[in-house]
Amino acid sequence: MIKTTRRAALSVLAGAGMLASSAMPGFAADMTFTLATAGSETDQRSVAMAQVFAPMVSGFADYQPGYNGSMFAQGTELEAISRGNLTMSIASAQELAQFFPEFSIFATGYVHQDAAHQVRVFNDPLMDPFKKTVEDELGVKLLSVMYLGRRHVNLRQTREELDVQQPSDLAGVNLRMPGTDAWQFLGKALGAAPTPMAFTEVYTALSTGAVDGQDNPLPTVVDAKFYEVTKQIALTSHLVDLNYIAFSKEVWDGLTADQQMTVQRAADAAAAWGRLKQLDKENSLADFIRSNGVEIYTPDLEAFRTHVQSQYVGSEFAASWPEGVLEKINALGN
Ligand code: KDO
Repeated sequence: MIKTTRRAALSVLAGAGMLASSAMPGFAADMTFTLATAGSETDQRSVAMAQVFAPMVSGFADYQPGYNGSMFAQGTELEAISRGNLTMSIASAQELAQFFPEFSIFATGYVHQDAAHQVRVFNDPLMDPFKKTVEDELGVKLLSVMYLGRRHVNLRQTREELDVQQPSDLAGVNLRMPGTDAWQFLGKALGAAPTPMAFTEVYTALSTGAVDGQDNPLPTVVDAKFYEVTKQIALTSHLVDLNYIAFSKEVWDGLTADQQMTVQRAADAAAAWGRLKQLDKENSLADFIRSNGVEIYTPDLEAFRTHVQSQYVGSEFAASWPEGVLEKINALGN
């Protein structure tokens, strides 16, 4: 955190256009924005932050990312921001649901329809009370929504060994899901036997057979090389998954109004850039994955949708959703 006097001086300099760019030799940025993610350096969300966000804030802040859970383990980032040990993370709705159960609505199977729907939901006034709660109670600002993609079921078994057409075909399948209640519930709702595990352990678990499979979008299957250790992908599209660019409220409050505007615009620009990249990848990677011996096919989507949705009805998760919000989300769909 910068001291008030220094901040005041900086804001005067910035206003007068006298601040040097960090691209200039000898320039030392006033502060450092750290970002922790379980994703790799080549994950499109990481690339977006490094190539779009970082240069836009470089006039006043250095950017220091920690990939593959190296800075904070997956699932501990929000607490780290809250305690003042981290500036930013690429946070999931499932992680937020650990603190605020109502966030499980954004982590529920077959609720978001596509990337554009996610953006409409995030920018709609329906999100205001959600954002305010996270800000007031956790000290975290949700700046923008990032697109992760359509999650599918990716298994070690060949399709000959296990043909996944409907949820009952997943009975007894040891499916790795990330380690929070909302994720585990989704795994069960799909019909599988979910196992919690950090993302960074999944490749090894798949290669040794410690789990039968995992669920993630196609770009992640390629980025994490899961296609090397699996044999099939059933295109269940059970979750059009998102992440929020989460930012420390304490750091935010120490920024000038101009700096806040720059950070907000940088986050929006990174999210938009990453979304397009991720959509491109999602649409073009199936051939590459198939050429590596992984069968890709579409199961009975109606059977999956009906089953998953029926599991949420009357669940403890649905009980935490504020009245009318699901209807508003649905109304923002296509
Ligand atoms: C995962 O653990 O499967 C997941 O896809 C969950 C997401 O919320 C996100 O954290 C992601 O991992 C990591 O960024 C790695 O891609």
